[in-house]
Amino acid sequence: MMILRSRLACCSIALLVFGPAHAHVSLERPEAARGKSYKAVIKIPHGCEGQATHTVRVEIPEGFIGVKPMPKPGWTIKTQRGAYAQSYGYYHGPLGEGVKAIEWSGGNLPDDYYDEFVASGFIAREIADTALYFKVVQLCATGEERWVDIPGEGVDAHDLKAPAAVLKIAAADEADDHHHHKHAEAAEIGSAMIATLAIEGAWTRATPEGAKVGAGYLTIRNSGSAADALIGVETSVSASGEVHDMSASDDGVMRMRRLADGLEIPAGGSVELKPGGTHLMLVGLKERLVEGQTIAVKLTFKSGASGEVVLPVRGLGASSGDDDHSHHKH
Ligand SMILES: [Cu+2]
Repeated sequence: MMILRSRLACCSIALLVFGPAHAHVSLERPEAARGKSYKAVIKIPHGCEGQATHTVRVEIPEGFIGVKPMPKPGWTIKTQRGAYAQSYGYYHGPLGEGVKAIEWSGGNLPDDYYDEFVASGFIAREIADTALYFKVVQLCATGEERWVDIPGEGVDAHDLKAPAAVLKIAAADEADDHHHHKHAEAAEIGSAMIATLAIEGAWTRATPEGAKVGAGYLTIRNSGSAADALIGVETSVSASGEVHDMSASDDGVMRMRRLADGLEIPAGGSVELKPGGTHLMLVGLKERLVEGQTIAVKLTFKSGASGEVVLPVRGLGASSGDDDHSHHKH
């Protein structure tokens, strides 16, 4: 009996002293570089005084731009958009507005569990700050937790009672700067004109070591008076290229299938290939696709028109939605 009591005393003291310091809302990756994409994984460590969390609100800090939340089963997403304090350089030109706050609601995260809430975006090259603060509010049945404290004049980060999640900003390295300038000057990257077909916003994603497939995304506009179809995809980095579509199979799982007859581009219309939807599939990758590089893709159409478009390789975490090719059945 005596032993049990002293053990309990020991442990509750330990919890009091060390518990709260590890129980703050935090980011899985607490550092990011300017001019790079960043996936913010916000970790919610506990509920409100023992109660389950049903809503998580995250304020997006100025300088984290082009933000998209990742959907979460069982939770409803609402975003609040607005103007940024300034216009920032982004992939295809200046970006002056975007998502400023995200709310995941209608969920149930018991106090005994932790969970992660994810948003991907881009760390603006222009920001001067050395840290960005993500203010997070958790709502429970009757209580709430507000992680909104930010160190300021004379207030040390360690003295904050409920600190906002902090992201330290490192400078982008020189190689990236070089790439960025080249990218900005070379207007032809990501776009091309093939007969009456305008290719816009083309890009591909970096691949993990050993990946056998890569995906390409772009928009095709047909300014001609006849429908055409994309039937051929060729690159020097893959054994072959295909056009794939995504659809739900009988068991409700999204699967991709090859469009054997090609992808029709209606006369005067356009088709968007994007993550989670129709895409170019580079099958049998001969080399790893590395962020910052470019790959040339030759597109061939039913009309006989063909031409090349240069795809910039974006980071592994680029874009959003159900775009992870590792779970596709190939
Ligand atoms: Cu595919």
